[in-house]
Amino acid sequence: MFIIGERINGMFGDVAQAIKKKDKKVIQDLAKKQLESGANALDVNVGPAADNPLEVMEWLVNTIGEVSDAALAIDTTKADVMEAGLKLCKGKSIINSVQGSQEKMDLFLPLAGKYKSAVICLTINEKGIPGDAASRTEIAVTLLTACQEKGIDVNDIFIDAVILPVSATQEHSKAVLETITQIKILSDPPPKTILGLSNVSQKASDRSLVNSTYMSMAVSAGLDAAILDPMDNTLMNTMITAELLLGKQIYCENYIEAYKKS
Ligand code: THG
Repeated sequence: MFIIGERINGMFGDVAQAIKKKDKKVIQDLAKKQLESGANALDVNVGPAADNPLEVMEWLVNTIGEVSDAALAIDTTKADVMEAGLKLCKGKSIINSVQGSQEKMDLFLPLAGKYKSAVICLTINEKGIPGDAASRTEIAVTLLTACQEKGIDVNDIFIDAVILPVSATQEHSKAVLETITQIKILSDPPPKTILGLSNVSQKASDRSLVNSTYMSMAVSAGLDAAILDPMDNTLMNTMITAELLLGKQIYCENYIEAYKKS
């Protein structure tokens, strides 16, 4: 599983405070802790409150760059904020995200070539997020085709079927799993699949349990990558064990320890 740490997001109170006070240590500690816990990349999102998102994105990317050259997923819907972040990445950059409308694809996909970035594509278009798997897959095809026309390597294309809180839209959680299965047979080799896992448990009482259970089901459907909290041990151990049971990790007595060292 390719893991993108979700914690550097202004949606979280500690990060919102750190942005306000320009407190680098909080951000740098979150970067280091997530990477130590197994993250392969870090999501960077200024949050909903920032009134100067471009400057905040630049500050966050530079602040992380002082302690790490890990891959960064620049998480914004604004093209100027996206480019400001991509420009400053020390390591690999990931565009998070592009949506399947012509307007958004025209705005964001040229940046992938310019900055040699990987791309996360959401199965959303001008009409919103479809409730069923077939319509989500149709948007995935539009995005995959547009990415390939731009010459983006299939290994750098992540399709996100967009999981929503089960508390609000219970029917979506099954449709998302079906979409993941369908995306894995769209091309050979297929694009990667990804989810922003924690969305599923918003407003749920035992978030770790909901996240872990859904992770196990998504691994079975063919999930390749996830944006999640790598400091949640239950979640990480569930993911490793689900991969073991599906033959995606080699069995040994201490497979969790072995995974963490690999
Ligand atoms: N797909 C892609 N990118 C994404 C998402 C996605 N980026 C953002 C988000 N979804 C994934 N990241 C988060 C981060 C935080 C939460 C959920 C998803 C979250 N935050 C707490 C809440 O809302 O309850 C904040 C409160 C707190 O704990 O302080 O749940 O789907 N490509």
